[in-house]
Amino acid sequence: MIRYEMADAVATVTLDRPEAMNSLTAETKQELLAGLRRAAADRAVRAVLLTGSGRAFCAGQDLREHAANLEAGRGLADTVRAHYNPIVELIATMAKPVVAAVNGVAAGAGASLAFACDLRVASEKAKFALAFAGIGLAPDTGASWTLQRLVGPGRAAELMLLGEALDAARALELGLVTRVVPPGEVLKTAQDLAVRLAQGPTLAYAATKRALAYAATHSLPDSLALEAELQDECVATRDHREATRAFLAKEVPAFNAE
Ligand code: T3D
Repeated sequence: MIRYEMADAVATVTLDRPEAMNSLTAETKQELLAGLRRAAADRAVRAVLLTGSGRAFCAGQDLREHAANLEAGRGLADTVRAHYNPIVELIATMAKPVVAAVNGVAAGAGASLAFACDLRVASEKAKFALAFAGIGLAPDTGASWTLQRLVGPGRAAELMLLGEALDAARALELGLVTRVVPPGEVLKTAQDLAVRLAQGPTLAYAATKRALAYAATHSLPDSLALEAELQDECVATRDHREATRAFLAKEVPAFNAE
């Protein structure tokens, strides 16, 4: 269901059910969570790339499995708490950057997964569909938290209530994606970006993710206090000392996540 590959300090996690548009069964979600946990825990991994195989990024919950659960009286079968929530929390909080290569349609929880990543590179053919309301559900997999931070509360409400698909050009206009590239270039562009991040100041990136997430829900004085704490941590790193030395020596710094 999931492919896990490692090269150049980047772990690439690929949703691999192209015949079902990489929609998410319980088993797929368990494997995805395990892959992400592996990437988060491995110190040799300094950036993560999330993508899909075939023509879709991810069509969200596998609705065939969901229909079977409804039929059997199992409802959601606890998948929101057991799978979606820990997946999104891990993407958002892992101490390294996560890049989504959105190779095709991202619908429902598939769109939410892309929104939870730190950066999104989209194919010109990609589409984002907040498909939840279309099947009588509310947003999950963190979309209520991430989408309004990316596009503002007004746009988020519009996208979620109307459920109309956004093409890649509109997603770029709204600031929902970082870059839009031709379909044949999406993986390479996202890989290059992930490799660039993997060669960067991993500890400072981790602190940046913490600062952004914290400041989104805290006051200015509290956010300033955390910035001071995180800067104390960053200034004590070898990476910071080396980068400062390299700047003054007009050299390119080498960051080693230490
Ligand atoms: O347990 C819970 O449900 C709670 C959690 C919910 C989180 C969610 O993600 S809710 C939202 C679930 N996803 C959707 O509602 C999206 C459903 N899919 C679509 O709207 C469209 O398929 C797409 C916009 C993704 C793509 O459209 P298009 O025209 O490119 O392709 P298509 O012809 O609709 O689909 C191609 C095949 O993929 C088709 O199968 P077939 O007829 O060739 O055998 C279709 O049934 C299948 N497929 C697409 N999405 C799903 C799916 N199969 C299972 N689950 C899907 N989500």
